[in-house]
Amino acid sequence: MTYPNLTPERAAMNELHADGLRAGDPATWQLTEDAFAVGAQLHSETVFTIGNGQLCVRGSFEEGHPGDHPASFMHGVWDDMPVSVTELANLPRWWGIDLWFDGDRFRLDTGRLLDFTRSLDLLTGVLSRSLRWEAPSGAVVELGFERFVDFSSPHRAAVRVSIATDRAVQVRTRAGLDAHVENTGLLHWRVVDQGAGDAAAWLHTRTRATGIDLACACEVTLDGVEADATAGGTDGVPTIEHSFELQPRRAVVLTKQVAIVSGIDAADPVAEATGLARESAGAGWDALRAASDSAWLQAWARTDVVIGGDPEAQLALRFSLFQLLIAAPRFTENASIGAKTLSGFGYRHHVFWDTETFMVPPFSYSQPEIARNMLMYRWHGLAGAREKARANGHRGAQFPWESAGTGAEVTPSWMADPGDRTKLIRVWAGDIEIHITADIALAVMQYWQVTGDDAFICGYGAELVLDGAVFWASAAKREDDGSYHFRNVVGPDEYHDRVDDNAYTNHLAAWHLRTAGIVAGWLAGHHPERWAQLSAALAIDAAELDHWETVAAAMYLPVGTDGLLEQFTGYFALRDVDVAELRDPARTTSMQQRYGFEGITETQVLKQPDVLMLAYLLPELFTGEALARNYAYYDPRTDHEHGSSLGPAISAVMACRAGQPEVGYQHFLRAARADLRDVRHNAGDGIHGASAGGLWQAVVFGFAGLEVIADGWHTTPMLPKHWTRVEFGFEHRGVRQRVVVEA
Ligand code: IFM
Repeated sequence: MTYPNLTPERAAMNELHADGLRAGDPATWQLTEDAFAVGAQLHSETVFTIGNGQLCVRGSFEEGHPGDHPASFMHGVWDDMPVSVTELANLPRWWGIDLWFDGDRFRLDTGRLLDFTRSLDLLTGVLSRSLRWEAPSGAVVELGFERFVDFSSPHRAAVRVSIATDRAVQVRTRAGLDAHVENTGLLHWRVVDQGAGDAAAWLHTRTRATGIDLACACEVTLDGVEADATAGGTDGVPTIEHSFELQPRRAVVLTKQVAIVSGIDAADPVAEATGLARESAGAGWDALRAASDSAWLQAWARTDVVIGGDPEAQLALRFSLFQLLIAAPRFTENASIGAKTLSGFGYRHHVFWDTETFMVPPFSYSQPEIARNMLMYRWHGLAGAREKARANGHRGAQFPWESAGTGAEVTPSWMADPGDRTKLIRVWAGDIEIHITADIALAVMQYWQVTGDDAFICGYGAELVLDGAVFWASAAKREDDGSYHFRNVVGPDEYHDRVDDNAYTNHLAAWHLRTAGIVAGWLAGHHPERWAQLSAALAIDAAELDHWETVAAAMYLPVGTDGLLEQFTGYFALRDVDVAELRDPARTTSMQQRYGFEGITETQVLKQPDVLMLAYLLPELFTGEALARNYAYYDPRTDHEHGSSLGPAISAVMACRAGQPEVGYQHFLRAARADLRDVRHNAGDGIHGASAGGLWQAVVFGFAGLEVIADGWHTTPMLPKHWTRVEFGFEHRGVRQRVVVEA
């Protein structure tokens, strides 16, 4: 396992900075809701997700609620289902606590809710809920729930509830583990074994198709009252129950210390989980909190970005970083962050280009060891990428559009039409959205540029870049015009699929081939043995290197008048957008929903930046004038409000580069609100991880204008008018840098 590797000096510096973190407006560290709205419960479950980079749990109530989507996921615990569904298995419900008061079961759909607050402390990852509830019997109960996932180690979590009432009440509590959980209708677990005693319960389950063992264990303590515990439960549900009479205004606290260990991490997960839970119970809540809080402070000291003069922006950015920190693989290099993180069922936890293009960069700059883990996930997936290339008749490594446990392509070929779920729509991305191979190479090169981690490049990164180049060179076809073309592809703008010569794809392919030539030269010069071994393994000889240059030089690169790039062949001939319709503030659906999947392809409306995405990632391709020209053309044609959640943050950066920070701020707000305000009405499926990573990029690369150059870094700030300050740290070649931009 790879653990975060803090040197003593770095830890000392972080401790110092941690004190400063508490300063400022405490509200910008708290996500709070003061009422429970049934209609918003799935959204709330998502945004109140907590975790530790290995294990996440949605903010679902301990006691459950009708219509909820309770879920907890752990990196690596993939399972397959017939018709090629691969997803992380929802873990047995380990955070549940059921309560009865004079026989009335506590749940918010019964009785009367008198008071409710749910709050997530982003600084420590503790989720709290306090409420007053009038039971059907008339007794008024005060409950205070708290839970956290230990940020200092991969397998522990804890939940507790304090209970007080206004009158003498007979209380029954039940805390246990429950294997009868589902992934929106799919069942992934077989029960292997279970056990329960007076204070502890454990459950051993196994995924149905992949055969991954998982052990959950809990230790339960009750403080403030004498009560006998009873072990019990049913098949797959070991429990510990307490019954007692609670006197008025005498609080009792039920604490559940949990450990979850998979067979990937331990030879005997049951022994490991039961041992860890026992150890946690021995150490106690406060000790576990102290360890977890300290790990959080260290992470925040390296990650936090301070925005002065805009509490909404500050909270949104911290929330986004929190969501990335809890999902990013801190304890393993065999996992990465899925498009919807570990906070919901959306996209079945599959890893897209979202990860390398949007989520890896914040880590490359702030916590490079985590970025490295995410890039290593791709290296471990090389066999799947090579198989995909081979199946398509190519050489090299063609990375899958969607990736899960093995690195094989897992994009579904069909999906239900959201407008009419009796119909199926063909999904082309897995077949022809090929740009992801270059996106991964870009992330590797960016990581290398900022970290200077030659060892990673030599051992792993070069292989990712080089074998990707082998793929591009073998897939590019020279046509009668003497140029190499990529026909029938999908670029970032997925409103237009099956297009020819997408500018983004072709330019990135050419960039990838040239970059691979440079990497090959570096490897041959600095690590000749590794070059000899890798070039032999990947069949890269002098002719192959020449071929890369030839393909890059003769790549068909569409250039329009005045530097205006045509997004793909034929784009300019499409019907232009109806600006009034596109910018209509009353519109609540995407332009694709309005025009239909085929209809939208006949217009110039973009789902997300495509040419501008290219300009964002490879700015050296654009002169200032060309950038202004492309920005002026493509930005107004983009469905910023209801298109892809990936778009707004990048549009914010591009607006800054076009000298329009106030427009950039409007785009920034769209990204900031994507999940907090559920603008696309699908946050219940999980956090939009790319938007979260993009938000950091909007602030750091856009408003602060940070640029790492060959011999250092500089900033070209462009703050929105009302921002007073942006301050953040990043690591440049192992040395911590502090950037302060003041208005
Ligand atoms: O990868 C994205 C794509 O760019 C737009 N559709 C959603 C995918 C997953 O977030």
